[in-house]
Amino acid sequence: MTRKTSGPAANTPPKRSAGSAPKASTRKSVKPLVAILMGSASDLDVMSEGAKVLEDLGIAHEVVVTSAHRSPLETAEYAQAARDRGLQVLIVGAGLAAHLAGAVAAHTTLPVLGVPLESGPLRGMDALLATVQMPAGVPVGTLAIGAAGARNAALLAAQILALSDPRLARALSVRKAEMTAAVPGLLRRFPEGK
Ligand code: AIR
Repeated sequence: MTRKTSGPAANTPPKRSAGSAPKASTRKSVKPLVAILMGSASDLDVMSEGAKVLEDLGIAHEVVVTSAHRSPLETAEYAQAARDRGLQVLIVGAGLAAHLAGAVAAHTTLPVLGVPLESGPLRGMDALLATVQMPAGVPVGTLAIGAAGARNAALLAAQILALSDPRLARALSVRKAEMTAAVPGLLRRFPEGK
């Protein structure tokens, strides 16, 4: 498992590997509120879309590669420790037989947002079904396949944090207003001139 922290006061984050103690750093460390987990380093490009949203909003976060199948014990330990470490929302992306979000949700009561990733011949449908079809009692809030899902998971995480953070709520309102203003709003009336 590899882990990388980013946030307002930690732009050049130290890397951590499974089981290692945090490295001493001269930088003031930030406590991540959100984690972005993914099943493989090959998921990083797409999941980075979510990280960019968190960075824009100034939300301290960490990025972790761990696999439900290849590193199951590390995955369970990470999920079990997440709440005590101060994390508040876990975003989890995986492709193929995407069990990572469910495996994480099995070990925590933090909100888990699942992002199915396109990887392999079924183009994300396999990951979508594996992520969304959780049995009752173990919720995973599942977003769209791919980059849109990664971005929306980050926005949803921000909206959850904004329930108790008025600054963040305002930033989200501004962002939404900007999005609306960017819609071209072309209107043609026919016949012309009416
Ligand atoms: N994966 C990794 N462990 C379990 C699963 N389901 C997923 C990764 C990635 C895909 O398998 O999330 O989307 C392919 O991983 P790799 O490492 O072979 O490129």
